Amino acid sequence: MARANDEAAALIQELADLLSITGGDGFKIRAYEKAARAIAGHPDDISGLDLAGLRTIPTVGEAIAKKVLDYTATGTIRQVEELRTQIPAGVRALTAIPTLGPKKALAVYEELGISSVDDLGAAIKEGRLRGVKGFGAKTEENILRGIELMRSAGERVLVDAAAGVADEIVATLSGLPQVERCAHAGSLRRMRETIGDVDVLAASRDPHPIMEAFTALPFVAEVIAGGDKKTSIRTTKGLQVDLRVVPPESWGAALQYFTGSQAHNIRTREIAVKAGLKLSEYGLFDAETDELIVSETEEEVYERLGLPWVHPALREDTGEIEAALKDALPRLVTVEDLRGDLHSHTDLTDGVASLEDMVATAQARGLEYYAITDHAPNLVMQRMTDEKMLAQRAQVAELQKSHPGLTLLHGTELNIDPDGNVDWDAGFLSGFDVCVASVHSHFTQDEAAMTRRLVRACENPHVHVIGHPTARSIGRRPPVDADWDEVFRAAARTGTAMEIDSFPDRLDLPADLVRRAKRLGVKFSVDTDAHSIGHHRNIRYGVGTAQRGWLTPDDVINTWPLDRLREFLAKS
Ligand code: DGT
Ligand code: CA
Ligand code: CA
Ligand code: ZN
Repeated sequence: MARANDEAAALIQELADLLSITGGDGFKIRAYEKAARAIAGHPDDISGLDLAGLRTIPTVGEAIAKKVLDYTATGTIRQVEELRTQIPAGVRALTAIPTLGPKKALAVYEELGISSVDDLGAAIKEGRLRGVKGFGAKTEENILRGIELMRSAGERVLVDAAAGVADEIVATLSGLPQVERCAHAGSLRRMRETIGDVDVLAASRDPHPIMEAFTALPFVAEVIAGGDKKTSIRTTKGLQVDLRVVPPESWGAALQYFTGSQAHNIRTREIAVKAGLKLSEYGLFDAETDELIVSETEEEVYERLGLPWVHPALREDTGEIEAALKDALPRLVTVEDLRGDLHSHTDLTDGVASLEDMVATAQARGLEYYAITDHAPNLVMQRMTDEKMLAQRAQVAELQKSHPGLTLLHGTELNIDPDGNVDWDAGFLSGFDVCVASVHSHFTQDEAAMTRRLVRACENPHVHVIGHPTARSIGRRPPVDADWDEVFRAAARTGTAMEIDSFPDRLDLPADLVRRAKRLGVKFSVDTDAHSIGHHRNIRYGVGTAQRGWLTPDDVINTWPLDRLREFLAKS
């Protein structure tokens, strides 16, 4: 995704946040929020667009287009800068708490003079918020949970933010004449859901110019440590990147070492010691002679250790070494294995791209089948009606005629209500090719009620896939409480798939639950839940999560040929 789009979108979103602190017009604030999403999701780089070009982006009118032009000309938006100076930094710090809205942040600042997250936590524990209008026990509990969530996310970033930076660095450095190989390693290569810092590795005999090119990259805000073996920088967004340059004959060993995890490395090092070898960040050595054993690839390293190559997504010391020793590693599912996508939205509901554009993007991905699953009516703000849904179905049928190689499925994303019921009656539901059903409300039900709710949804013959099953939002909303083993047993029994939603802040089901569900016989659907053209690229993160859950192509229903998928969808 173009960086300019993300930055402009972030500024417009900040404008909406700042305006809501100052009590701005609610209609305007929502318009800004919508436009921010549309700009982030726009397929073209907005820095090349003029006023008329910007106005072709859905939901972007004249006023917002002018603000974006302000950004492309100056790198910022004047109104945002002005508002920043009007609102105390303390209040802005408080709005970072995911469960504290801008209005409440302003209230605690004005009533109690609280201007930091620590102060607020202490004030709640001391009971000082009691009596402030709008702050009951439930609100206090929510705020404390929000502070907790924020702390546990720490300084880590979502995987897409790290991947964007890593891709750009690897692409630039790979173009240098001194660089023989270049790749990212660390938790990003293992596809962890959040990333502490980005690790990049290059193979070369001439590190100096590589380090110079690295520190000269446009987004470098600070050089933390510089040297010819290792240089660390911080980006303008605060993310640390470590670059190591190693000689080409050590590439395999170095890549293995810096991919980690540390727990996996401890196991491989033990195996090396038993084989009379020494494995370190400097390479693979003969323990007696200290002679470097050339290991230009990771495969060679694992082979010397008597192991098959282990996929990075498995390297957490959670059984992969034992499986490798028995040559029983799973053949993990890949992006290329996917034949379809069963969850996506258009601008009929909260997507920002048209049906035609979404279908064209699915075609460009090389998919064989593709489901449009706009929101169902019980999510009232989406204003879905039977008529709109049927009109879309007709549109899909029409579009099918010009897309012979891509089977279009007409579906919907249903809402699982607190009792486990979904939108529409059986008659209307049977008109869909595929139904995803998700929890979009009442997230705080207790474990027993939530378990019943999800089990009932699985038992519904019209529900094929449970969408983003834990409903978590990484760093913002905790997963719902449920007896997952019971939910998974119901899914396996009824032939209902669990989704792996590829959104970087969802990655839902999370990998550890994926693995548990697989053991209980559950099948999965790895979907984008795309709301824009750019979101289709998120599929790599969903597949990464599936890989961390040890899934093979057979576990994933949207790798199956259409005939087999249709049998599964019949739920008989
Ligand atoms: P992160 O950055 O917190 O998301 O996680 P990683 O896994 O990328 O950790 P990082 O950046 O500290 O180190 C990258 C890899 O280097 C790590 O996965 C394994 C290896 N490594 C770093 N320090 C050690 C160590 O003290 N012992 C061993 N065995 N390996 C280490
Ligand atoms: Ca790292
Ligand atoms: Ca690191
Ligand atoms: Zn949803």
